[in-house]
Amino acid sequence: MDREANLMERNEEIPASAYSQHETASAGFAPPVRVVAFGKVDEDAERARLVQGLLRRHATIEPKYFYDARGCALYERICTLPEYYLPTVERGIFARYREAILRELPHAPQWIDLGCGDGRKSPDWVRALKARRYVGVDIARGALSATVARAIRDYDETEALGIACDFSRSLDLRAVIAEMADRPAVFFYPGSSIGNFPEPEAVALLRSVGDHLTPGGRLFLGVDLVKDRGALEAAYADAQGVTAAFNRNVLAVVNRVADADFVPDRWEHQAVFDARAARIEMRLVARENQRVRIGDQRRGFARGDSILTEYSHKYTIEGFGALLASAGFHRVRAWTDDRRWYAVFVAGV
Ligand code: AVJ
Repeated sequence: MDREANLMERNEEIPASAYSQHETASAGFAPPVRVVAFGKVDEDAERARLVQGLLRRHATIEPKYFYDARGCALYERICTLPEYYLPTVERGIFARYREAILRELPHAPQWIDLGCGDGRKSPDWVRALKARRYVGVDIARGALSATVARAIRDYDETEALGIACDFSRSLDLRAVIAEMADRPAVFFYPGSSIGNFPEPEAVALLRSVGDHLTPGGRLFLGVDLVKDRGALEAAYADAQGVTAAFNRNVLAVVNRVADADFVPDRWEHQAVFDARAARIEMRLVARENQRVRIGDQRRGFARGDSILTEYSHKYTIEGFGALLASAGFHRVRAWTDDRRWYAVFVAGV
């Protein structure tokens, strides 16, 4: 496993069989589910990056640390909140333009569900396109085998595979896709998750998706659009405080990963729209002066100091189209809702 994972990291030509079965789970009478860990995660290096971010004058925590089991559950609750319009508006666009979108996607593709979470956005598309396989990709390994097991149950005739990897670092699924070289891939990246990345990283991720596409292959993603500040800030600071709990929960994750002693209650949730940078900036603001131990180091935070936990970039349709173009996508179609709050793109290289 390790040797193979290292090969993956170096991007060498490898046979399609060069990643190994890592874990199997059975869903009733369905065939076993393959869940593989992919692209060796250097845990020490990731931890060192996290600590470095925490010790910086303007402390930062990368958003990927939100998603432990509790964080995933809180995010699912966020997606049901009235203020958090993104999933509702996205679903509305999917429903309204379903046929037009389907016409832009290849028949019987390999369906790559990037950041699949619980995988619930995929079934309708997978069935309508008669996808030959479902590939769930997520950093949250825990949820992955359940998602993939469900996928096998939900989509008959479709092979299902789960890949645990941190694609914010690098994405290389070429060996997986080559297993079905005759079937083009659709990379499905809904929910405006692309918004978490600053522009250079977003372009790099989009470009690397493009590098995976064979003729007919497509990127299919959802993007939240710039709108009035009130609606945006409410979406990230809901009345019930679910987003605040989600934000604070990252400190519990950090305590485990970096052996730190943050007290979540000493931090206040903040979500501000920076119109110039066109992004929501989520922070945790110290409610009081405090000292925090991080491994064998210590740092002080004064009341009002903050930790940046997330950017959520908002785009215009034209702006995101330009981003896609700079990432090498040329055939681009977009759909939006009447208020132009959200857009869905299908793009090919
Ligand atoms: C999962 C990145 C799309 O930015 O809207 C939700 C995460 N943060 N509420 C977003 C999130 C706070 C979400 N994404």
